[in-house]
Amino acid sequence: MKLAPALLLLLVAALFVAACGDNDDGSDAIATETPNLFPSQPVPQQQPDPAQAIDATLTEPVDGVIEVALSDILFSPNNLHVPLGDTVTIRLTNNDPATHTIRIAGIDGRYDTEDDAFVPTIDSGAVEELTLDGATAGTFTFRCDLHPGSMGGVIVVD
Ligand SMILES: [Cu+2]
Repeated sequence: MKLAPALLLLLVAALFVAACGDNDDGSDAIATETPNLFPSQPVPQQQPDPAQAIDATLTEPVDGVIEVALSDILFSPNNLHVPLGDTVTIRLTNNDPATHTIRIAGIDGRYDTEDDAFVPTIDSGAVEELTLDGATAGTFTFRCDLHPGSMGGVIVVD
């Protein structure tokens, strides 16, 4: 019987946390240093159509890394596989004279929202990395913010 008050407190604390996590506007989202494609929102929403034709075959990570070239205003490859539960780094090499970016729409299926994973600047000749946590199954669309009409692709998590 001595445990009963402590258990009650734990229950109250759990309910409080659940209520806070229910916030639809996402204002209580936890910021992390590494961009995280998959915050706590569990159901991926409909994604934007990718601007670029998608490769016929999925590209698998090798030792946790997928190499992607940015060449001729295209992502190559652009059909990328993140095994569910794995952490995968997308390594982006910009072979173009132009600057590029990468932005993944995230679970909400919208660009320019707080659940996006992105690299804001990939200079000509630069190599940048974006590390993704494949916590939620789904197909997620990405684009280049500077060439949104021509550069795009998908990340398939399963
Ligand atoms: Cu671009």
